[in-house]
Amino acid sequence: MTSIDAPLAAPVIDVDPFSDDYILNPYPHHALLRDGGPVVRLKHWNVHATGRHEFVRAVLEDPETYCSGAGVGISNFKQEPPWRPPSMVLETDPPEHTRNRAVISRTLSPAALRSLRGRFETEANRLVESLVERGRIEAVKDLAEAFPLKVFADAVGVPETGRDYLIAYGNMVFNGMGPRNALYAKAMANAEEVSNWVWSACQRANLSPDGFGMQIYAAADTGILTDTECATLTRSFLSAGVDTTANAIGNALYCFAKNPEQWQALRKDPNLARAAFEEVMRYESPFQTFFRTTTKETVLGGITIPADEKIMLSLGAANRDPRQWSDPDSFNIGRSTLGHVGFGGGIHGCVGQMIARLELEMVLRALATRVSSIEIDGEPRHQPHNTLRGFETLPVRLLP
Ligand code: OVM
Repeated sequence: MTSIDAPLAAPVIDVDPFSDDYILNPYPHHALLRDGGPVVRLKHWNVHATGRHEFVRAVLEDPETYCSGAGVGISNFKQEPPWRPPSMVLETDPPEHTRNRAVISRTLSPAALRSLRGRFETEANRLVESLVERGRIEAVKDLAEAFPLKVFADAVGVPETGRDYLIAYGNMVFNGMGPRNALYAKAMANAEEVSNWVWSACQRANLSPDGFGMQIYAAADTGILTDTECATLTRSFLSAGVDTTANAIGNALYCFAKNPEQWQALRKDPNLARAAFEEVMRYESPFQTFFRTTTKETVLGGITIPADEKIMLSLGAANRDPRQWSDPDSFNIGRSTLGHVGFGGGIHGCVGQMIARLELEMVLRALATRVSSIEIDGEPRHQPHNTLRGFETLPVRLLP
């Protein structure tokens, strides 16, 4: 090709999404990622990447070219065996993906969510009331983790004893999407014990009769799936549904502590809780990055990407791309967040997003009707993590 429009190879840039500096404050790095080009190549890891909203969306919406079956972490399952049997939804492509996702999404119908609303509300009110009484709390343990470990784990129907393993497992799943660095090794330190608990919680015999888990097994009873496949699908709830919402709750508290005028706006109208959560998802996306793999040579944004290449999608960068958002670095619950990619998008778009919304709505409403001010009271620390953005510790004071 000789035209001046001939596709180019991706520019190579010196941004390392798995460095300590990036992980603790990704935003300046996101700018370099976006400004490097529509698609870039990351020098440290030799993978392609995009942080531009337009191209993140384009990749999410073209699963034939950008597949998930080779894993959605940096590791290519065709070259390196995965650390666990792959997810039957996250790490598959159509037609298997379509069939398996339908089994999950049937359990998450609007009627099913309506029936959970009361329980989530009661638990959010109970928990927040007890925390307001205490005043000073460690928001990660006391609220962000405690809430999904109670309401979401109950909804799936897993045993009460040992639920802390779900936090450890989430750490494995999401750090496991990164390279085999120190964070990966630390998350996997107790892998066997943690995986064993989770796998056992996913078995028919250990699930409560009315939860999402047992509803998955209904597919086994009709012959669509085997019991082992049902356990693997149930595992997806436990992989994707705890750490993500826990980090979202922590990030939400931090956003409001740092932007008190936004907190006052929410207090004035608690019906803004849902809109506020979408802005948290845009502004501090818990699930920051994942990957796709090209199934063939392709051109994206005028850049040629060879076949069988990993491409990193920075959801966090796309959600603050100034080409898409005005004043992207301001937290404003009144803005339109339409088109944010905090839940991904396309055929793999978060299947549990309506549960996440329900959880966050209830937590934010319970707080907004009881807490006049959220104040940071100590040194919050972000958790070093290959994939998730959130806090390791978040000491706050809740003023009645
Ligand atoms: C799964 C899974 C794991 C992590 C994340 C996710 C965001 C799904 O095991 O299916 O979706």
